[in-house]
Amino acid sequence: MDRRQWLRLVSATSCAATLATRQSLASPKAYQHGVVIATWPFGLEACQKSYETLVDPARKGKPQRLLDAVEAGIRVTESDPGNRWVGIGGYPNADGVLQLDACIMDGQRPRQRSGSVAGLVGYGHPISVARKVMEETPHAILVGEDAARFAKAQGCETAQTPLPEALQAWKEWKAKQSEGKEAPKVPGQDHDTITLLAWSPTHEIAGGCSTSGLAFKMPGRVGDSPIVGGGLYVDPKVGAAGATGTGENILRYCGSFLAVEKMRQGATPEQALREVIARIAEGEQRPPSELSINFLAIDQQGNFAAVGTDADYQISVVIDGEGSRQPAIRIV
Ligand code: SD4
Repeated sequence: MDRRQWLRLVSATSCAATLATRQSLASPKAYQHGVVIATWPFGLEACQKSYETLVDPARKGKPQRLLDAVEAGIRVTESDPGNRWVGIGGYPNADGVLQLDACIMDGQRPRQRSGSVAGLVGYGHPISVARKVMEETPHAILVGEDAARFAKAQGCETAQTPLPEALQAWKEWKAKQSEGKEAPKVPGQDHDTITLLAWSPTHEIAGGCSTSGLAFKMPGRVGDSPIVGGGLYVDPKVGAAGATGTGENILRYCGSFLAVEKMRQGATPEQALREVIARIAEGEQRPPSELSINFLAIDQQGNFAAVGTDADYQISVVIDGEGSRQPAIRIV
């Protein structure tokens, strides 16, 4: 199929998918208490915790409640020993070392703030270290050993990683590699970053993402998740977007930033994400189905959308306390 043909296919498939998904994804209405959305079905527990934190009476009126909500939600996923892509349970890199990436971004007025860590070793909650970077330093990103040194100085809790199951998978992968055989398929999906966006009826938004990146990645490799504008972007005046998937494909196009900029120009979250995926596919000269790029976005009114290229991409949603898992619009 040439490029023209698949671009035609993309728009035909997109239209059909839109009709199907418009019924299930949120349409504009007045949300009373808050909306929290996150990537993947496992994000539901994170969204629930995040929402509870957002509406916690003890935090009412406090400016940091959105950040608290994002951090608390993502920590739920990071704590799950069965999740091989986020936090303590993540697959290690090619050397058998678990290197974690995370970013948090605060869209509360009057200005944007962000904090990130990349290649963090020995800590299970990179989202909390990222928040410390944002709040306790004048910087945006800390990496590697120095990020760990900073985490230690901040009193962040350490973690013994990788966990035995993840290490065993790495050993099997390594053994096949040294025999020159094809690397075994990683069980389950290929990737599963959590990206979570929290919106309050005061039109404030905050977001975060956390990942172990690609399984058995090259040591030192950093994906889109800790890079502002790549795996996450929050603009207090417009909305927010985030991503999961093959970070390199997202990073090269500042995917989340691009989505927010499109919303700034008047696109709905769904239109913005469709356009971002089309732009990336065009730039890569490949059909979307080969890119593994999945997004979610929310605007200032709390309207949201999820659009991606992976068949199994879904998002988790909590609206005014009601949780659900919803299919994303698929672009192929
Ligand atoms: C990365 N985007 O490091 C992350 C991986 C991911 O779902 O999202 N997986 O490239």
